[in-house]
Amino acid sequence: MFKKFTAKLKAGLAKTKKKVLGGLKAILPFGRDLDDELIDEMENYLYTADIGPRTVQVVMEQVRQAYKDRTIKTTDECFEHLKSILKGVMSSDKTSLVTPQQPPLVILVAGVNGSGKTTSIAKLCKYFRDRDKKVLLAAADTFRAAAVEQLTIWADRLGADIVKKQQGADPASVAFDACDAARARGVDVLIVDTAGRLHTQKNLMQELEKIRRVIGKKIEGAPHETLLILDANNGQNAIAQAQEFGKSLELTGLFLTKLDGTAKGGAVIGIRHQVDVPVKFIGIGESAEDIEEFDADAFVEALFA
Ligand SMILES: Nc1nc2c(ncn2[C@@H]2O[C@H](COP(=O)(O)OP(=O)(O)OP(=O)(O)O)[C@@H](O)[C@H]2O)c(=O)[nH]1
Ligand SMILES: [Mg+2]
Repeated sequence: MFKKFTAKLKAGLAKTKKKVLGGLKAILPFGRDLDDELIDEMENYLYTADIGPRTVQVVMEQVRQAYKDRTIKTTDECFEHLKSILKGVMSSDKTSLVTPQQPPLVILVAGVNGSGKTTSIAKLCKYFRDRDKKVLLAAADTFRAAAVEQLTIWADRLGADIVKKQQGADPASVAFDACDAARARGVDVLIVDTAGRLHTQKNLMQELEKIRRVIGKKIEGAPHETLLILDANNGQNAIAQAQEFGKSLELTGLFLTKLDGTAKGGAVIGIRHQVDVPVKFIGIGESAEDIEEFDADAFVEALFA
């Protein structure tokens, strides 16, 4: 039995499904005998589906082997087999969030500009509020004028506390105060928002390391989670972002956003296969409830449903 996907996930993946499954079905119509030519066409198509050449090669090696072994003989069998291959290349046993020995669970959020950090924090906040957790948000994006205001609106709406300072304040000092407040108020989860940055901006990457260090000094073992927020529209570039951020920060998870708006969701397969950090959540809309815990089996089933 496979892990069941939600209707929301299926709807969120509609554009990607049209691209990946729609295209494959045109090449491999049901009820046909498989042959080398069809398999070549299948491979060529997968190269256009944002999965990434390295991952496509690995997948196609397995498809060809199964055809050679006569494990798959028809297009129908090929689809079923492809599903299990994809589940295999995407599998990870570390997709759930860490539970600290004692609260608060501290989550540091990072990513490039506009990748969806603040919105994803709102989603995580809702996720924990729905589980009756007390949440504190830290507005450590002190760079952009509207950033604090944006996070404050979410905090009010979702029933969370917020720690903030004036624009231009040292983001590490916001994190510092937030750790104190989290302890004093006995919150379950502290989530730290940060300004967008590129991995090539050395001083900004150092700033992020400083935030991380300060949190670690204040709360033992924290941040327990360092999540990189990646926009799925970036396709293959998201892989490079994960690898580069991973050099400065010890990432514990990826949060892939905007899957609902893109046909490039096939990138999730390549990211999961090529980046040694698990995808923990995906974002499939702009509202706080548009969040799903990532599950490779459910993802593949929703894509092929
Ligand atoms: N469709 C869709 N839009 C999203 C999703 N996540 C975020 N967005 C939108 O992406 C835009 C940027 O989101 P933010 O959360 O402000 O991104 P950010 O990374 O905090 O941006 P900066 O702080 O400026 O670096 C907003 O318009 C969000 O509504 C998603 O899963 N789906
Ligand atoms: Mg933001």
